[in-house]
Amino acid sequence: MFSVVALAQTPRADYRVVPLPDEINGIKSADFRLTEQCLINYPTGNREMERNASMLSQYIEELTGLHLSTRPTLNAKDRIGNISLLIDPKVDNDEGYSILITTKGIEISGQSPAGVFFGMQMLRKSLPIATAKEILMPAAQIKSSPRFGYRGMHLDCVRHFFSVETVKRYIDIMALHGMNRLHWHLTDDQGWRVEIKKYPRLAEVGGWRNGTTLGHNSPVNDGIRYGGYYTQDQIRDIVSYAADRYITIIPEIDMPGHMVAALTAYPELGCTGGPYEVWGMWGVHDDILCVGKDHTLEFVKDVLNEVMQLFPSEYIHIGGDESPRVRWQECPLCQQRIRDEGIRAEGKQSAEARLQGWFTTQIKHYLAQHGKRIIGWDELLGCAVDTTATIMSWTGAEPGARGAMLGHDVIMTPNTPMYFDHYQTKSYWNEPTAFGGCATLKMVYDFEPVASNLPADKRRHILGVQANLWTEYITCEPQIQYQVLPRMAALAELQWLQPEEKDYNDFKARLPRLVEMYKHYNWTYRAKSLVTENEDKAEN
Ligand code: TNX
Repeated sequence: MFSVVALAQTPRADYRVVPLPDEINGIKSADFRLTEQCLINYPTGNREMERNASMLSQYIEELTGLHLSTRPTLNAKDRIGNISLLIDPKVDNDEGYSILITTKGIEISGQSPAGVFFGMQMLRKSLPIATAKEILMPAAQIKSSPRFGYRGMHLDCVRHFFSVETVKRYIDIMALHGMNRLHWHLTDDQGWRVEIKKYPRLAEVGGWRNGTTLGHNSPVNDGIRYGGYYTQDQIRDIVSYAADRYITIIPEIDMPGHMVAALTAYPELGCTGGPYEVWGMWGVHDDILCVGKDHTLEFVKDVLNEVMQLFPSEYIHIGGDESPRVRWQECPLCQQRIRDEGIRAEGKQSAEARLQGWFTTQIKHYLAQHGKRIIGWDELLGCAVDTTATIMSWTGAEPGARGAMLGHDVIMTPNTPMYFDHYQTKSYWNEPTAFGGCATLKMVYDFEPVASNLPADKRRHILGVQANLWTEYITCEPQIQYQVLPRMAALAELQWLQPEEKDYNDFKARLPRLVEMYKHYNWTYRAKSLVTENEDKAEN
């Protein structure tokens, strides 16, 4: 393909991308000239690096129109004039990368193929978006390693259901931002979205609601049957798509609360026996699993057996949030369980709260027998679950710090500012309807996940930081993208940069080039966030 208009200047790469690499050191050498004559080398016989090479080739073609072929080789001489993907145990951090660009070639090295992949993302973002026969790559040595090993985004596919293609595009967006964990919310009161072979009614019945409230829990229901679920084949396809991009999917099966969809399918799992109806409102429902029945524990274990088969992740998220105990207080079987297990109220924790702790501990042990660990919402800190449970701090940042002090591993997702279903400005009149609250781009950027008074030996418990996208008010893919872009760019800098490397003004100066990439891929984003300041102050 030839461009008709001759470009006045040869387009040049710019390595000051988002997230900013730790080091960009200029080297005395002429630029490397990237053309279609260059090959992308990968180590012979390394399938992951072969896949990396073809993805890099695809990225370069998408952005510049240049088509580069890939080639297996172990010969150092073959590096001359080409791009080479290399495994190098000397690179810091198992996800870190080192890129050397001289007039003789480009080398992208990582301790692991994952590190190489993150280096490729950096190089991809440095490219000019321009159809050209040649791109100039200034000589430099670039190095980076992520601050946190857990760099997450969450997606709620329950409150609204999204296609396989939409989820894959969400994964693409995460990959561009150097993220590595997708927390996938798959079950809730408003729907059950994963096929479970042993309990087919979960998806067939629990996957559908008869209508959805309009607005913020108004009395008006649209009366439109709504739902859907992912088949196990679709789940496997998405899991492997993510794994190819070094993203681990952590499924969330929320229990014992947020279970009305499952109760609708199998009413015997509840304390009252129902009937129940998949919920068409938002919020917290009083009907939860009856943990007095042994059958409920069998059911949960059966479901988790299939979930473990589908998701290779070491972690399974078992929810644990917003579990009212009113049914348990009245339920003879739950009260019997409390007596049988010798559960007693302690301090601020009621016997019913500790019953949730007992139930969660049963599930935690069961998963541990299968080599899995649990993550749960910060309510677990209030019901006596031991420190082998990883805590997701959502009601604020304080529970996370408290959990770390107690010895729990912690993932920080405080609702302000890490709930991307919240508004991006206080002047929300012309924004798509959102949950409420406000988290501006700057508020996201300024968040520090590690409390300053956390002692040095507890800091390692903060595994990382994640933003959550609940979808009560998000009905379609453009709205998903609008809520997360460009806030994901700010989050990416939190996840990769050391606090002293962060600089909001510098970030804002680098952001427009990333946004050019959003445009190129036809992703929807909030353009106003690039220009407006002080959005945390309401204005008219
Ligand atoms: C609270 S975060 C919830 C979700 C809602 C969300 C809306 C959490 C553990 N529970 O069920 O969707 O707020 O922002």
